[in-house]
Amino acid sequence: MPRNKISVIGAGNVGATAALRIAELNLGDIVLFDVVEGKPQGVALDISQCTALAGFQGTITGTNSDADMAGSDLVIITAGLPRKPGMTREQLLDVNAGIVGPVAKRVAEHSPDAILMVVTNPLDAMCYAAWTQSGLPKERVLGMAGVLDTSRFRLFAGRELGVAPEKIQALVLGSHGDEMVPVISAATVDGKPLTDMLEAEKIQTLVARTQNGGAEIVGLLKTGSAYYAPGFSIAEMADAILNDRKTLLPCSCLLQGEYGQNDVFMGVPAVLSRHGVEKIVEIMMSDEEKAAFDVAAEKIKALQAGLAS
Ligand code: TXD
Repeated sequence: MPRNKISVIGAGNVGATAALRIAELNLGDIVLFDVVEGKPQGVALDISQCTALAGFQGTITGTNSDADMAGSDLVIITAGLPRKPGMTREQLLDVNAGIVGPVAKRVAEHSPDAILMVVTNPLDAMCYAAWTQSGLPKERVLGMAGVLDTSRFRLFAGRELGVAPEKIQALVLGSHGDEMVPVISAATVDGKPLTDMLEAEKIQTLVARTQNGGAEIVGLLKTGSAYYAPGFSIAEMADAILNDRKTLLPCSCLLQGEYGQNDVFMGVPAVLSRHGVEKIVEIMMSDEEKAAFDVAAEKIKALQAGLAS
């Protein structure tokens, strides 16, 4: 079988970290693209020089040319500006839409059969921009955020309980913004309800820290946003897609009737396969969680409408 071709657009912190992790998982040949001359070539060469140490099977190439990405199986868009301290993700809307829209349009031209994973913020609105501009079917456009937000929640909950984060099962849905919805009613610790293990007040602290998880790191770094956990989260989704694992992961997907929402990209549990979004799964939420989910939907719809105007 021919090896997968994976293009990562944007060779910045997130793109480079994702490429390294994808190489470690031996998911295929990687093409790293950026508009800055020398940057993707330098990052690709640096990562390639791990090969003797890490046993990478695929190649890693850096480029400033779209032609080198032609025929990709998976394209990951990380191109765009990250937040600075004090900024919301939504403040990146105009500048990043101006990058993601045209990039996505070109993806449909050079890689018409690709699955397109969007990472740039504000995430859910950028998925919408990529979907409309690329014209790709909705099953093949999805966004990475929920895997990261869920991983953050699992870490904080695990630390609070003194158990390994892998033992915490949870889903963070809704938007990749302040309105994200950790579905506490469905969260478990080794199969037992989280609500039986921690008092409500403590859980609220974990929820707030998760919602603020990105900003906490931006505040510490001061020059940009998180990239190690985002890079791993991208690779987790790439693995599910390229290896046709049919894993259930929280991803930003276009809703058309699911969860009572229409024409909005938001975080929902999705089965990922070689076809992209194989299926959106509708899970039970408490009334309060569903109300928070609907608030997130309205906020994203307003951003999407801002894109069109
Ligand atoms: O959970 C999530 N979805 C996220 C999203 C988690 C972390 C970061 N998230 C967002 O990813 C963040 O808010 C940004 O919007 C993107 C990329 O973050 P990163 O930290 O990687 O930013 P960098 O280091 O500034 O890298 C961006 C690169 C940089 O090399 C630019 O030259 C390049 O994008 N860039 C482009 N590449 C290709 N094509 C175009 N047009 C282009 N414009 C800029």
